[in-house]
Amino acid sequence: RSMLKAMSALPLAGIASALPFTARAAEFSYKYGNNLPLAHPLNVRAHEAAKEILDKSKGRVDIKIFPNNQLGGDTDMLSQVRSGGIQFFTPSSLVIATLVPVAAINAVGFAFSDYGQVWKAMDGQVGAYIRSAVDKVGLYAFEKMWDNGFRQVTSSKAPIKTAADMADLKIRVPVSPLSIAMFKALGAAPASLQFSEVYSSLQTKIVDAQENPLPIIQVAKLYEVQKYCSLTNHIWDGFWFIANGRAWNRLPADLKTIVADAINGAGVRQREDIKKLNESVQADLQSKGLQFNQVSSDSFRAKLRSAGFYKTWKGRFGDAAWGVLEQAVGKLV
Ligand code: X2X
Repeated sequence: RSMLKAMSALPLAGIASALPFTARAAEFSYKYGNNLPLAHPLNVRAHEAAKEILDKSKGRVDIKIFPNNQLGGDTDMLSQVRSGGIQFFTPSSLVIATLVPVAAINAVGFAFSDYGQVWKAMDGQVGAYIRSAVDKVGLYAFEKMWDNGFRQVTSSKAPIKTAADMADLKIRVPVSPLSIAMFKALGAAPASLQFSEVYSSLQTKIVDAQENPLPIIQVAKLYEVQKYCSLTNHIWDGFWFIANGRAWNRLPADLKTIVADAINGAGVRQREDIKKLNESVQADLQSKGLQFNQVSSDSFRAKLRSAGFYKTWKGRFGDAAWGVLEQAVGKLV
């Protein structure tokens, strides 16, 4: 992405100069990039965390936030956080899985039935399994995962009522092998696009449909270019708050504690924000013209099963990881 764009962008947490103890440059000046609009709870709470970190470290750690793909799309930011060009990034499970395949395991179709199961698994053994795999590629994943949500299908064409309605549907999915495989197994024609391309690709009808949690559909204004929203709840997706491993390890222990406490605390509050938002977001989207329908998952699960989707992905993730998932959600195959 153009340097110019990044430089002209107003960093969300560029507040260092407003605070007395940062008259000089911070000892650790770090950049955090993400793919979401400013209004999303992820950015609101990350802003809060950055302020807390600046304050508690007495100006030693200054994290500037670059929201909304200002530093490039998901794939770009993932390579920047690996190289150290940026120090923090919040990829979704689907996106980080292009680098750490097992990180997509929480996004196996219809694995989780509710948030009780989700947080127990992600704060427990499933999360621990993924975090240790992330560690092996030189990245550090903070303990508390942030919420994206249960993903729902929107379309400009027609509502999705059963799996049969997925036939040949031109649907955008994230840059994620698991998403491509799942929608192919359902008979759709999925295309991988970074989130930065979603609105325009729907607007220009490069694709007819997409799938995302309702809060994303709201903040990215996807209701302007979509007509129907079918409540499929097909995947639960979250964001890992990750750091470049070298940048993380440069921090002395006291600063690591300050940073981790602020980020994990903000993550837990962000989960609560999404939970609250989930109570009102459908009504808001309805008032903006999006037409909703409920969906039973039965035909979807049956289709995935008969296409061999679960068997294939059990093989790809491996028995150990699959076992940890099934311990949390029950038998899937
Ligand atoms: O790209 C998406 O659809 C989003 C915003 O949900 C992710 O980051 C995976």
